[in-house]
Amino acid sequence: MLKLYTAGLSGNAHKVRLALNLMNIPYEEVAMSFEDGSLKGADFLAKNPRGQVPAIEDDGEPIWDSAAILVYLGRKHDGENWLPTDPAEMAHVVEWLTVAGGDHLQGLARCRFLKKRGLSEGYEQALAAAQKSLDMMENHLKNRDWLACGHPTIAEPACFVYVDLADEGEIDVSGHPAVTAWMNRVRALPGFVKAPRA
Ligand SMILES: N[C@@H](CCC(=O)N[C@@H](CS)C(=O)NCC(=O)O)C(=O)O
Repeated sequence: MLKLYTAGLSGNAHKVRLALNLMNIPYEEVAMSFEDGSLKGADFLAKNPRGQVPAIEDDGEPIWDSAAILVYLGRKHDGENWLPTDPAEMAHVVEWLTVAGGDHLQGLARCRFLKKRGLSEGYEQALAAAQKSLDMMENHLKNRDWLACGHPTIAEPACFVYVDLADEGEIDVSGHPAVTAWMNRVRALPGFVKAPRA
């Protein structure tokens, strides 16, 4: 069975957990620790040279980084829906994977990280980045239901998680009605699971 390596309240790992549930793929979760050094041990580094979660192992094949894992799962399971091969559609999905792995990590996820640790240095800068990405999503979603195509793709689990967890970074998304409506559409998808919270 596919193994999903997670740790603590990792939002990046939840992107993969959410995708596995939306795609109805059986998996077992291996809970790693951020504290005991196991993420940087030789065994785990053989699965992910970055020593981070998420990673998966499927049929003995290790894959790391949430975006790469979503690409793998999307293509393997009902690929034309989750990651279409039409050149323009595939490019639109990748656009949103880069938002999830870039803009969201520098803004929304950074704010959450700093607030959870009671740190203030860098918060204002991260908040500005978070607001910018929410404004960009709001503008994009004003006249469409889903981020990349006319149906849900792996862009949805990639981008949903840190927007959903924005409140943990003391960011209120409710001033972005198109984003809020999109979040509710994602929550209504069959198999949807909530992110773990403290
Ligand atoms: N771009 C990576 C980011 C992964 C990442 O930052 N993982 C964090 C948890 S959310 C982690 O494992 N941190 C531990 C470390 O870097 O040592 C992805 O999307 O998978």
